[in-house]
Amino acid sequence: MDHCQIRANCFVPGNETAANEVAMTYRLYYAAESAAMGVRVVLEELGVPYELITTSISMDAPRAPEVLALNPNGWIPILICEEGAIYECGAITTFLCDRHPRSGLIPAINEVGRGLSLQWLFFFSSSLQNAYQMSYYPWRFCDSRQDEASVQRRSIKRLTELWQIVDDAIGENEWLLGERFTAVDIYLFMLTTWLSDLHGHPAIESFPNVSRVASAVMQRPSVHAVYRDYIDSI
Ligand SMILES: N[C@@H](CCC(=O)N[C@@H](CS)C(=O)NCC(=O)O)C(=O)O
Repeated sequence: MDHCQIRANCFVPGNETAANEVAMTYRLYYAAESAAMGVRVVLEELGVPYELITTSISMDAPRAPEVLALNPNGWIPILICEEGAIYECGAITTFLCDRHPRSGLIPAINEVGRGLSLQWLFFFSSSLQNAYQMSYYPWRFCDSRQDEASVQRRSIKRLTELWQIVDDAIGENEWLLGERFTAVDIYLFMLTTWLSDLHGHPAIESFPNVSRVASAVMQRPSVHAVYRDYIDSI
């Protein structure tokens, strides 16, 4: 367990659990600046108790055996609930929001907006997150070191194309799905925090609608609780 500090923190938000909702303390494998932050915001929004298990995603250290046993990719977030471990941000987000429907954080199965919410969650995890992976971990996408710069250049083009698609989809909407704030906006916000000058990424201002939604998400107390360091740094 070199890289894990078990039960670093326990958070018990004030909301009471509705009769038809699951009552339990979730456990989340977590690191600052990682995709686990978005899931943590979702937990805060849902007002359910959770514990953080802090782990390292540094490239200088191997993944903790405990993490690899739960997710062979070595990635976080990993959510622990009564059925065991679940990984993949989009899946965890949908799972949690469906289990705690009172929050209305995701449209219910037969509600208008359900399809689009799934579309964007899948798009974010399969396309946008992958483009960030190309940028931050280029060696995973090519055979030789000399090709890494090319992968990185391509990732910048890809990020630009993909964020433009999101920007166009928002248009004049208040939120990505229209008039309703959802977990999709939290995921969008998280992905904007990974835009980096150092990596040559486009500035968020290049996508004014994305920037507007991200700024609105940033006003939420849940985001302040989780992203305090990021908010202070911009
Ligand atoms: N598709 C995964 C990707 C998760 C992911 O990329 N996690 C990063 C942190 S943001 C990670 O654990 N990186 C460590 C590594 O790649 O070794 C998801 O959506 O959960």
